Order: sequence, then structure tokens, then C-alpha cells
Amino acid sequence: MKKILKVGALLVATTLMVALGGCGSKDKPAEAPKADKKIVVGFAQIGAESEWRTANTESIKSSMAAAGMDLKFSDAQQKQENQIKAIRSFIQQKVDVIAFSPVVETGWDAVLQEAKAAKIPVVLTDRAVKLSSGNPEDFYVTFMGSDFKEEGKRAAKWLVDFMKKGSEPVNVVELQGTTGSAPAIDRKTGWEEVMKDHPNYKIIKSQTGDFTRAKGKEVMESFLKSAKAEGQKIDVLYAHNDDMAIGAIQAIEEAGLKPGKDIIIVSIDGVKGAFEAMIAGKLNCSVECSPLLGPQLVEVVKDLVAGKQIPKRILTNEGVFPADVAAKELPNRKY
Ligand code: GYE
Repeated sequence: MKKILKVGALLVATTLMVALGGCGSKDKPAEAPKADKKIVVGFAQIGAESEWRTANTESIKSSMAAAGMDLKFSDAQQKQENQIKAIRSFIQQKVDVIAFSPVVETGWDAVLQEAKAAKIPVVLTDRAVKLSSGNPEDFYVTFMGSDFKEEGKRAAKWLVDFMKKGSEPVNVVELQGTTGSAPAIDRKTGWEEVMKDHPNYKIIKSQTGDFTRAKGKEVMESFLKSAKAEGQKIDVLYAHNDDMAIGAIQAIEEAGLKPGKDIIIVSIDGVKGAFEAMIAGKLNCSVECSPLLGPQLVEVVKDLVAGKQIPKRILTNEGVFPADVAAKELPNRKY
């Protein structure tokens, strides 16, 4: 069945949980701005590692500008220490709301406590955090973004359905996202959950490509080399994002193989570059993950400043795009 499973219009589903955290809507920001004062938002972005990230930054900047908010934007160049520095500087500047996309899950305890002590509400966009002690939900008002585990499951389900291999062995190589990041952890877990029932799909090599094209290419080159030396055939590439898949496509071509044919490729994000690769027959499927979180962030910031209740989880609704719908869908893609 090769059709669009769900069209990826950015619909927002909210869970039933509402903000209960100490820095939530119960406690209004200490210095809620007056009506005539611009709302100041500090946003600590991860970096510009992928097409997804660039689209996410653009969505946040343009939505904030359109809403007349004062955005203090920081690019951490994929380094947690830079993100922590940026958040500390937002606290010092007494911004109204801090939003950030945590590069990795752990290591945020101290800075989140500092934001809470300063009574500045924190919004997690895109990625989740884990604390070494305590409930992370006490330290942020809402977490908006995708269900990465579900994306991993969708990629695996699509593959099993597409390959129709029964119990024949299938050798998979995996390009993982940034080590320790929520999407890398969850996309792996989701995939493995589905593949528990299909033990013939074996991950023979797995390494991080840090969500970038350059790293994706480099790691795929080494996968191809070592598989050749070991006399193994690579049947499938599972890449945790489209950029790494696009980098790997280059490596596969340079090795004299046909990406999308000799090696079946499934990745995640649904960026334009992936649609182009699918139309060229080099990528077989991209599972959607929408970066267009700006409008939702603006709504949350407005509600926070107005002292309204915020749902603790704002989930993005997304679809799956196999290569045979790529040409029809490309004109509708917004990122
Ligand atoms: O899949 C990847 C980006 O956190 C969902 O980060 C995001 C991921 C996305 O660099 O391309």
C-alpha cells in the first residue's frame, strides 16, 4: 500500500494534562509586561545542523516578528554549554519567557532551577529533557513538538510493508542522530519496538551522524567499506534524519551503487531535499516531522503572559511520504 498515510498539515493535538508546574501558568511571570511593552522571548536554538533546523529557526523568527514580539535568538552551534550560557543570559536580562530546544536530554538541572528561581517560564520546543532528580514537568510549562518514538515506528512499519520479505534476512545500517538527543534515542527505540516482531531485520552497523549531511556521508562511507571487507551486503539504510540520508546517498553513489535501488533508504523529517531525492529515485520514504513550531510558540507565549492555563504537552500531527507520492506532494511542502 503506497499512498499517503496521513497528510502532514500541522494540526495540533493537545493532551489532557494541563500546566501544573511551579513556573506554570498558576504563577504568572514575575514581571509580566504591560500592554504597551513588547513581550521579550529568549530562544536558545541548537544550531543550523539540518534543513529541518533552518526551517524551524525561520518559523520561530518570522512568527515572533509577525506577532510584534522582541526575540532574543541564540545559536549554540550544537553545543550544550553554549545553550546553557544563552539561557543564563536570558535570565539575567529578565526576559518574559525562555524557550529552547535541548540539544541532548540530560544536564539541564541547574539552569532549569535557576530559571524557576527567577520565575521565568520555560517552554521546551521540539526536544524533551530528563533530570537527574525530580520531575522535569515541574520546570517547564509546556513541551511542544513531535512524537519521535512514533516516527521511528512509522519508518519501521513502512519498511516491513514495502520490502515484503517474510522471514528472509534483511541487513540494515543505521545512521543515528546526535548522541543523547531525544530524537536519536526515541527514533531508535520506536524502530526496535516494531522490529521485535521481525527479527530477520538485523541492524548490522549503527553509528551517529550527528544529524548532518557531512557526517552522514562520512559514516556511510565507513559502513560501506567495512561491510565490503566483511563480505556483508547492506540492504537498507535507516537514517534518523533526511540530511544524513542525503549525505549517505552521495557516499553510496561514489561507491558505485544505486541509492534507492541497491540500498533501500528510509529517513525522517520530510524536508524538501528529501522530496527531491525521492523524485530522483534515490530515497524511498521520508517520515514527516514538522519544524513549523513558530505559530504555536507565539500562542503559548501570549497565553502565558495573559496568565492562561497551558497544556503540558502540545503534540504535532504528522504523516508518512513514500517516494511514489513525492512529485505530487512537493509543491505543497512548506519546508
Ligand atoms: O529531525 C533533525 C534536526 O529535533 C526533530 O533535529 C529535530 C531533529 C530533526 O537536526 O533534522
